[in-house]
Amino acid sequence: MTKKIAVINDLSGFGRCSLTAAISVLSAMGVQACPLPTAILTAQTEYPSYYCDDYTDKMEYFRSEWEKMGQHFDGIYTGYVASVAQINQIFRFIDTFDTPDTFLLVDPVMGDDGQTYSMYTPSLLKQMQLLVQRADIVTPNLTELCLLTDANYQNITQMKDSDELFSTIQGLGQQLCKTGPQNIIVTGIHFQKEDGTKAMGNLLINRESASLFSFPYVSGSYSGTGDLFASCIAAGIARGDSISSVIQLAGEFLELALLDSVKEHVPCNDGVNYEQFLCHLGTPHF
Ligand code: PXL
Repeated sequence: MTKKIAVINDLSGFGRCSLTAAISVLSAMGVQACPLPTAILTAQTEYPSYYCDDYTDKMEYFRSEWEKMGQHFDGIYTGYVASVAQINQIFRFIDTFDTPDTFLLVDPVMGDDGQTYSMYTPSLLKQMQLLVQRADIVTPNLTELCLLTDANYQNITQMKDSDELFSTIQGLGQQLCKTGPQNIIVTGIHFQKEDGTKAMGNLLINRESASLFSFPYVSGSYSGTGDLFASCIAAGIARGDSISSVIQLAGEFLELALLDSVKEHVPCNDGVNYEQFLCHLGTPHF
C-alpha cells in the first residue's frame, strides 16, 4: 500500500521550498503527499517583495473534512509556520490524526546562519518548543537547535575543535530528546576535517548516542535545502528506510543539487536545482 503523509506547510511560487519541495520529494520516493497549505505566497519571504495569502482560518476545514472522510496518515510532517495561531491549528490536527502508528516529524523552521526569519517572535518560539515536544523526529539546523535549547549560536560556531563542537551539539540534542522526541537530526553543521578541508555535517542524535554524516562543504546558503532534507527523511521513514540510510541518501541528493546550483550561479533565494536529481531518491534504502 502506498504510504500517506499529511504535509502542513505553505505554498510559495518561487524559492523551491515548503510544499513545492515536499510534494516533489515525497512523490519521487513513492509516498503520497496530502498537502494542508498554511498560506499561499507569490514567493518565499526572503525575496525583497512578496504577497502572502494567509490560510490559518482554512486549516480547520482540512482537519474536520479529513476527519469526516475517516482519513489516516502514516506520517504528519510540519514545516514553516508563520504564527502562534497556525501552531494551535497544528495541535488540533495532531490531536485528531496522530495515532500510535503515525509518526510526527517537526521541521522547526525559524532561521539560518544565526539569523531568524521575518515571522519569528519569542511567542512563536515558545509554541514551537511545545510542538517539538510532541514530535518523534525533529530536523533543526544549528540556528534552530540553539533557539530551541536557548544556547548561544556564536559560542558554538566559534569552536575550532570538531570533537568539542559535536559533543556540545549532541548535549543540546539530548536535552531536546529528554522532553519527547526520539531522534533529532541537526543539519548543516560547518566544520573542519582532520586534513584541514571544510565539511558539512548532519548529526543524528538519540537518547543514547550520536552519529555524524559528513559531506563536502559547498558555499552558499540556498532557500529550501532544509525543506528538501526534511522531506527526504519523512518519505524515507514512511516507506521503511532506516533513518541512517535516508540521512545518507538525503545528503547525497542535496550535494548533487548544490554543486549544480553553484555551477549555474543560481541566486540563493531561488533555491537549488534539485529537480533533475529526484530520480536518485527512487530506490528504498534499508
Ligand atoms: O524554506 C523555509 C521557508 C518556507 N516558507 C517560507 C519561507 C521560508 C524561509 O524563508 O519564507 C514562506
